[in-house]
Amino acid sequence: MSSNELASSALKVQRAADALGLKIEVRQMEASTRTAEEAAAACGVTVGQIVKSLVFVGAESSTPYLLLVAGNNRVNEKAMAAHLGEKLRRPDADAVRSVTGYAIGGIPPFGHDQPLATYMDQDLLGYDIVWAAAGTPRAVFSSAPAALRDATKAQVVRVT
Ligand code: 5CA
Repeated sequence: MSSNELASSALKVQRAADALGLKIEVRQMEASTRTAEEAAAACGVTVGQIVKSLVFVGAESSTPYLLLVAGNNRVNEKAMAAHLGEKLRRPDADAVRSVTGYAIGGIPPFGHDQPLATYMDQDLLGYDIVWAAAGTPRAVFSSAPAALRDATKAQVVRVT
């Protein structure tokens, strides 16, 4: 595959960005970007600048919640549960794929098969540029965090 020929899942993310008016360019890396650490190394940035797109499910409502989390942060599930008004559980990999339309390691922050209630880690807004997955474990894009927040209509929260 040539560098300007995107895998179908990466192309789906590029098209979703275009439709949202978010000016990004999906890039396919030579190295794996499957984990936040690998993505940071491949992109030449700190782990905190990598956006993890994590799916949680409300224990009572079964609502899927998408949390955009700085790569160096761990979600405090109790604090998020208090914020959302219900306990959270982590769906398994198959459920994540069916909710988002993408496999773990490539889940993008937008462009999912269904609209997802989205929350953004406030720490991401402390960076000029952040990098997120773009559909596959090698595809990424960079964005100003505020532009990503606006495109995803994310509510900014403290996740830690
Ligand atoms: N491409 C990288 C950087 S953007 C990426 O997607 N990172 S990630 O953190 O958003 O995606 C990996 C995350 O998926 C892990 O942090 C972990 O929380 C979650 N995960 C890994 N395996 C499973 C699994 N079997 N079931 C549910 N969640 C999982």
